[in-house]
Amino acid sequence: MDNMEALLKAKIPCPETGIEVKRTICDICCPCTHCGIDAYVKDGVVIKVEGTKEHPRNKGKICTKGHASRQYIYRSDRLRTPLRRVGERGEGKFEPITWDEAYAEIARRLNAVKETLGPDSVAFFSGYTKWYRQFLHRFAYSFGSINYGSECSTCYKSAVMAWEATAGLYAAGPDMGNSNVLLGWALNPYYSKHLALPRLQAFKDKGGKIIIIDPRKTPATAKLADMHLQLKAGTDGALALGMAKLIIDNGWADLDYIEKYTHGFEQYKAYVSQFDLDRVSKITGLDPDDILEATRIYATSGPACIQESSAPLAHQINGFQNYRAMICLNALTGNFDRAGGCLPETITYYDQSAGYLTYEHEYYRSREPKSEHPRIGQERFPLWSKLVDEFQAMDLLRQITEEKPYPIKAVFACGMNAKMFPNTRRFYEALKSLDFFVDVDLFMTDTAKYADIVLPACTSFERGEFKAYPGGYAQFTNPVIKPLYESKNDVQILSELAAVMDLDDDLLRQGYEAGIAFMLRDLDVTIDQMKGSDLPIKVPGAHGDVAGELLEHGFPTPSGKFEFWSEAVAEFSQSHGLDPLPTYRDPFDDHIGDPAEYPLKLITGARIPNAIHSRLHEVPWLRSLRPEPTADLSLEDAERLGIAKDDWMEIVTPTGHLRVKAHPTSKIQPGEVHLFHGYREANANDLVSEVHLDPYSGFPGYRANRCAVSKG
Ligand SMILES: Nc1nc2c(c(=O)[nH]1)N[C@H]1C(S)=C(S)[C@@H](COP(=O)(O)OP(=O)(O)OC[C@H]3O[C@@H](n4cnc5c(=O)[nH]c(N)nc54)[C@H](O)[C@@H]3O)O[C@H]1N2
Ligand SMILES: Nc1nc2c(c(=O)[nH]1)N[C@H]1C(S)=C(S)[C@@H](COP(=O)(O)OP(=O)(O)OC[C@H]3O[C@@H](n4cnc5c(=O)[nH]c(N)nc54)[C@H](O)[C@@H]3O)O[C@H]1N2
Ligand SMILES: [Mo]
Repeated sequence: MDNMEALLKAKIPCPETGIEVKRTICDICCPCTHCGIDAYVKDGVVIKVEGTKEHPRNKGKICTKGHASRQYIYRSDRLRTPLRRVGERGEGKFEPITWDEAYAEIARRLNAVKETLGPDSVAFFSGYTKWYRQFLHRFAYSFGSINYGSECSTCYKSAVMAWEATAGLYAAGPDMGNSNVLLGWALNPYYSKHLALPRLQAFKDKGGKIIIIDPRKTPATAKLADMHLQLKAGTDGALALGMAKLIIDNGWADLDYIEKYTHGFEQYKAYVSQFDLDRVSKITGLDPDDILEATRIYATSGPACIQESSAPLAHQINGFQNYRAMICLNALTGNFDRAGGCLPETITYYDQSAGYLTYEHEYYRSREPKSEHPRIGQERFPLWSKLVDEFQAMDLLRQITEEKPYPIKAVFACGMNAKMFPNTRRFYEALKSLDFFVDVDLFMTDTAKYADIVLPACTSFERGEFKAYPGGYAQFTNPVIKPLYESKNDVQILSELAAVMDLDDDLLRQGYEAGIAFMLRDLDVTIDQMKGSDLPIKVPGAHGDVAGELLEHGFPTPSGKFEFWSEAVAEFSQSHGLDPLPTYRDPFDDHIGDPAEYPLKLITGARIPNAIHSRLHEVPWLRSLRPEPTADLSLEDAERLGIAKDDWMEIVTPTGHLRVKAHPTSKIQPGEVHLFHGYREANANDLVSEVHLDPYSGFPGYRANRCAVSKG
């Protein structure tokens, strides 16, 4: 091998090889991570990726998903050109068209719906990706529609609602640096958020006690937990209420704090008195001594904080209330807005606790149209609509189908994935019945096959993007390669379409940088400064969350206090039977499935390290780590059902059925089956009912369904 060949083979960046290292971020998963990436680029192609060592967030680390970035960017089904459907909906037959043709047709068809039925009959929707969201939201408003919605209808926002309804806040987080005890509620960052681990490890290393509440044994319960409460899934609210009763009965409550800073304590105290240890033990399946011991440690060795993961708590028909019950423990023990407890967070675009404020909400709210219509889902989920300025997408299927209270005839979506929606088959039927459907995506997805026009978007490597990070950081990336084929970034698409449609909105038409400049207008940092650095820079004046401000100045709630009794929820007590106290309800209370016929509990969605939702199952390196869709079940159930490892098994629910490979494991409790979602050939949401929803948030009960399992 000559020297040059060796240099090329080793991918050494130098003038001789023509390989350059350019920096960007990986946006495959949550905005809270978005790790810094060193992309090795030769001749306009990414040939290798590494984590950026100097990046303040990931400090050189990337996960399995990020390591597979090249196969994600160059997935063989990347969309190449705009497409027009020529076959039946769902068939996948398209013809390439030009951008101009696509824009003209979209403009004509959306305007036709607007003229005949009114602008609200066009719904705008975003899937998981967040970076362009405020632009799509503003586009919907400038078009005249009140109906903008997103994947937030199933993710995180139920937690936001719980904080809003209790403390008037968007979010709060644990002050681990000053804490002695941490309740890790549904916490397994090893699979879902690896960047949270160093902080948790540091907490443990300095002697902090960690109690993890999870129905499964996980790496977190093995490596982090001093104590593991392996409760039955979906019973978290009962546990939290039972802990509250123990705290009150044993004199561990902070009565001075309660007196000064909280609202509704007497009603709450009366309600939790029903949750005696025996009853809670029966509901949760936990040993009463363990519940008492965990409560004693939490309530008497403080300051104590809670780090939860919102998804498993929220993905229940009792999710919002379970969340509230958990949040209330903070105030009961005097640990809210105090050092070492949970502190309010300052949220920066997009959903980052970065320590400085941006005007992302003003960017779109300033354009909100007046309409006589309720948003999609507003009549069914009024608390959602009060607290979240999006439609509740879990009502979209119903409204498209029933046309009540008014028809939805067109959908303009960026990254819509029908496999996110419970009862996906029915959702496809609803998409089929639309007059017009546009989907912008990176790939030819099963959902895009139902669209009339499909537009090709590009990845984070092919565009620039503003990013806020904890610690007061701001970054504006530069593209490291050109957009592949004829793809464009979403905001470019939206601003060009706004011009073609002649929307009366100059700022939107000016595009991404103008919008971001609007949002960052009060910061002492410019887009050019950020673009001049290939690392995040510190925003002058940014500061961490400080304890005590709410206690001093009052809470932004109707009572001005932390509300055990939520006045926001009380508004809907009469009309919708919502309870202002964090009441407990069985996760199967809506009787979907007869327990005799469907004896096992199906929990869909537990994260796996090598996949995110529907997107990475088609990426070969990642697929090779788990080649077949697989469900975990207990050794006891497997034996009883005659199912061995790698046998195929069928999972049946009242909504549907599918086949996956069996993975019997001691990590699962008898009676439970855990299944990852998003597979083309085994879509978990074919098993989940579209009416199995939390009446407070509208979130689906993904994590508690009745099922039967058999070999075959
Ligand atoms: N059964 C079950 N279902 C669940 C869950 C569960 O736990 N169990 N979890 C729920 C949760 S928490 C979430 S967050 C949702 C996520 O559900 P989805 O939002 O459906 O997530 P993805 O499968 O990632 O789909 C996003 C789509 O966006 C496309 N995309 C990616 N980047 C871009 C981009 O830059 N521009 C455009 N236009 N498109 C892009 C992807 O190719 C993909 O088709 O799923 C929910 N569904
Ligand atoms: N690798 C990977 N990472 C991801 C994602 C992904 O798809 N893949 N998705 C991202 C998204 S959108 C989200 S919302 C987050 C979600 O992130 P997480 O919520 O952390 O992910 P999960 O693995 O679903 O749940 C965490 C733990 O909660 C437990 N759990 C399940 N049901 C219950 C319950 O009823 N009560 C309690 N106390 N615990 C329960 C599970 O056993 C699991 O160990 O992950 C993000 N990160
Ligand atoms: Mo999510």
